[in-house]
Amino acid sequence: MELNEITITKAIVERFSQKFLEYTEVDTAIVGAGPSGLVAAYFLAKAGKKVAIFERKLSIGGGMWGGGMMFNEIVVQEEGKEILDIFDINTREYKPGYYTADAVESVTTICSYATKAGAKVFNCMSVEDVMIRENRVTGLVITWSPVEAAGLHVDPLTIGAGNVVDTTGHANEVLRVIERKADMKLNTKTGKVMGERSLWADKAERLTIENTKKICPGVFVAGMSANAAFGGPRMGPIFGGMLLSGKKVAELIIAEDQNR
Ligand code: 48F
Repeated sequence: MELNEITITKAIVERFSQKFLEYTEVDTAIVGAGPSGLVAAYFLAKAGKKVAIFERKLSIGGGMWGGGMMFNEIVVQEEGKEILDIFDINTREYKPGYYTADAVESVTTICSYATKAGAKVFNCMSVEDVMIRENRVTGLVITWSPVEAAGLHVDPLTIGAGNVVDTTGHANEVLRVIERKADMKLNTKTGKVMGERSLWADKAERLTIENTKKICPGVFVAGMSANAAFGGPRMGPIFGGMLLSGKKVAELIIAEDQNR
């Protein structure tokens, strides 16, 4: 059979359009395909939720690809290792309580589990705004990242979501938009994003789990974004907190849906 370029083009456009149309309304929309977002997507999809992840970059993995300073190994503590075990990711004990894993194996495997469970990753798409109805975030406003990067004057599109999860890392991008554009108080001491503090691995890892919660109607926060929102410190290249936070946010959303 001779391959036909036009058929290839039609296959891509048609299949992508079907996929995108199907995911214009989702149970949970996750912003950011870093470790916390990918883990959350897996547990939500596994529980039968319709989940889309919007990721600005072409690549998934956020800050986990690069390990520490581009040495592509990650460190996890005992509880973090238990999450890597769920994904059957190889770990090696370094010293008691410290385990290492290959950063690329970790990212690709978690993403593989998440997508096979049904979560869809829309890469190269940036979330630039939210939709709010009756004092609740009900969706995301998205655009192609190259449009954003080039500063083109093109109107975005909107996705409907039962819940939104801000896993945008240090930048708190969804929360910052809410803060800037909506009369909505965040569930922090100041009612606003408090901003991350200097690096303190032990404290930050504990706080990441504690700070993983619902932050305003329709929006949950997880991963580094949770610590940055509540004024917690950064943790550097230890990733257990990110993985545990992703699992916790999925459990919170599943529990809330059950009680609705
Ligand atoms: O930063 P990131 O990896 O978030 P995380 O899951 O993990 C943090 C760690 O990597 C590390 C750390 C712990 O050791 O402190 O930094 O909390 O991934 C965030 C992802 O969100 C994307 C961004 O490109 C990255 O891949 N992102 C950020 N803002 C947007 C976005 C946006 N507005 N729209 C779409 N994607």
